[in-house]
Amino acid sequence: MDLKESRVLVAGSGKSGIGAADLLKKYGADITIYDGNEKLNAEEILGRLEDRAGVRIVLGALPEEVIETTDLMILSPGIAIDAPFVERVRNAGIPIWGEIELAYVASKGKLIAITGTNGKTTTTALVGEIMAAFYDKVNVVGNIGNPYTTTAYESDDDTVTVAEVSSFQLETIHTFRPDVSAVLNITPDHLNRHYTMECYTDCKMRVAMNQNPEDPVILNYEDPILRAYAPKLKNRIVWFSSRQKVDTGVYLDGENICYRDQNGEVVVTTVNDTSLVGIHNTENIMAAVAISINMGVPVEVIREAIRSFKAVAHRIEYVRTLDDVIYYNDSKGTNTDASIKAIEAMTRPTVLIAGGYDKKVSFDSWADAFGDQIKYLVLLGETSQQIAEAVRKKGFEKLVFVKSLKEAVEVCRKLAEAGDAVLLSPACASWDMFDSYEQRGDLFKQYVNEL
Ligand code: UMA
Repeated sequence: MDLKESRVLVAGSGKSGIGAADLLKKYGADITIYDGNEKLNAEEILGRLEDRAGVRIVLGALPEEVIETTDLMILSPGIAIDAPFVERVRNAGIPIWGEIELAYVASKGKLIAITGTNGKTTTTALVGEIMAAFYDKVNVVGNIGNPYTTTAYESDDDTVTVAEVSSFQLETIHTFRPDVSAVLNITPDHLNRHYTMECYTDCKMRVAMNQNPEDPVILNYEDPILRAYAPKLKNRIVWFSSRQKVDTGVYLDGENICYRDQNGEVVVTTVNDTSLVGIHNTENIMAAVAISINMGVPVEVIREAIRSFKAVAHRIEYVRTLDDVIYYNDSKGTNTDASIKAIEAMTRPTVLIAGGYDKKVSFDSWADAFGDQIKYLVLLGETSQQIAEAVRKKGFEKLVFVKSLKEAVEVCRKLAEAGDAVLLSPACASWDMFDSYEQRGDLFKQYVNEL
């Protein structure tokens, strides 16, 4: 499609929509930004564009005449592919691309795409550091918070793009083809959007669907869903495993993280030589090692970059110690599996803050992870009652309901004793009360620091 001649409808006016519109502008496309939220301010949206000239804004209901004058729609990841207005556009025969498809079409160089339910932000950030230690032009983009469209136009044949891609973004790719892809793990998440685990899994595995047979896909051998899915893939599979030696790939041997292929075996690093804690982080490191070796980065460079890498914000992030109570921000624990990992990483009795946006998932296995570790559970948000029911079924009764995050922090201050930890790990997305998990985590840190 010649974007210059095209009338493009950009759906969603968040980061993705603005990034897509800025990129399309560089091609000279005719742009209309559409957002279903009628309360937004058109001037404010235009003010966020690099070049607002000629860009139209449509808010609220989408008029038929806009659809009639559209050649292509670019969809933001937060918009469901079966939203009624998307169905109308599709029924009108208009092609629909996700914003990462648009970015891919516009970009040059090598592409690494990392997906999975948990660990993708840490792994993407780590791979970004490793690439930057070896290659001159590296962009770290995608779900991590910096849309791929913002760097695509300036990329050239020497650019390495490291993209964190979500299931929402992968739903709407067509030609997106990473040179190296990775799927870290698949556990229940976003089922309100994908409905079944089969659909969610299929969405995630789309990351590899356009790769050539010789292109590597890095997969977690210990993930039952990935292991079962592997025979369906035509790609070259490179496994990583925290439990057993694999023939080709990365594995944990005692404390050593090793890589093995037809040329032999090498110790890349050890678990003690990194600031990332927990087995889930060891798996993230192993995935990063597999990706980096397949991108031609020498082992010594990988080892040094892992050594100097620091944990990312909002992932079991240390906030403060007050009266011998340690406060951790795990706002990125937006699903039960991520939150279980944070609970398991706690070494002190813990007062846990949880609850948030309802993604229609079960909290049963999450409640099982409490063991004796969780002293009190402080609940807020849309899922409070559901979570309370789930934990009560398991015999856990030490619950406090609160109305705001500020109140949650104040309650934790009273409940926690010297030697305890306070952990914000909501097991839910933030969208019932906050714009993003970052906003939720930043507010948590602010309230904790105000104590
Ligand atoms: N909107 C509509 N109609 C709808 C739904 C939304 O018009 O039916 C509009 C909203 O009114 C809003 C806009 O769409 O104005 C928001 O678009 P968006 O939700 O796609 O948000 P962006 O700001 O573009 O952020 C997106 C990702 N958000 C989601 O996938 C929900 C960000 O991932 C990502 O960082 C960003 O693009 C840059 O690539 C966040 C996320 O929570 C971090 N991701 C999920 C996760 O990690 O679990 C998938």
